[in-house]
Amino acid sequence: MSLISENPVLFVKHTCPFCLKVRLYLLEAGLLGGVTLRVSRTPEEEDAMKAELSPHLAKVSYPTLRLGDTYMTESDDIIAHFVSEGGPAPAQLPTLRAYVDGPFTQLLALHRENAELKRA
Ligand SMILES: N[C@@H](CCC(=O)N[C@@H](CS)C(=O)NCC(=O)O)C(=O)O
Repeated sequence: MSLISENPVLFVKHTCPFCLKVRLYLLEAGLLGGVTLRVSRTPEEEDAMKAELSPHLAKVSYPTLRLGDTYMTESDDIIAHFVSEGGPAPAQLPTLRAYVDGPFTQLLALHRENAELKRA
């Protein structure tokens, strides 16, 4: 695997469900130790992280993975990157699957419902 040589850095917001999905993947896959995790926990830390990422992204979004000079922002693309580097498929990881099929799916449904209510 080239994970270490690329020195991947994962930028996350600690309340972000998409970020938790990637963190769970890395943890359950045993890959977390090869990734530098940058977590923002306060509005001040979020502002600082956004200022750091803004010059590199058309729109700052979390999670973001930095690989050298390359930045990746879709959680599924980030997981697919680690799979392409030899990591396990998400379907093989029961805790990740339980999160994605349960709380994550429910959160997305609530988020969509909330957005529709706001539009109405
Ligand atoms: N499709 C994206 C969605 C990511 C997303 O919506 N992230 C939210 C945080 S949960 C975000 O970055 N919002 C903008 C912000 O917090 O500044 C993914 O799967 O990574």
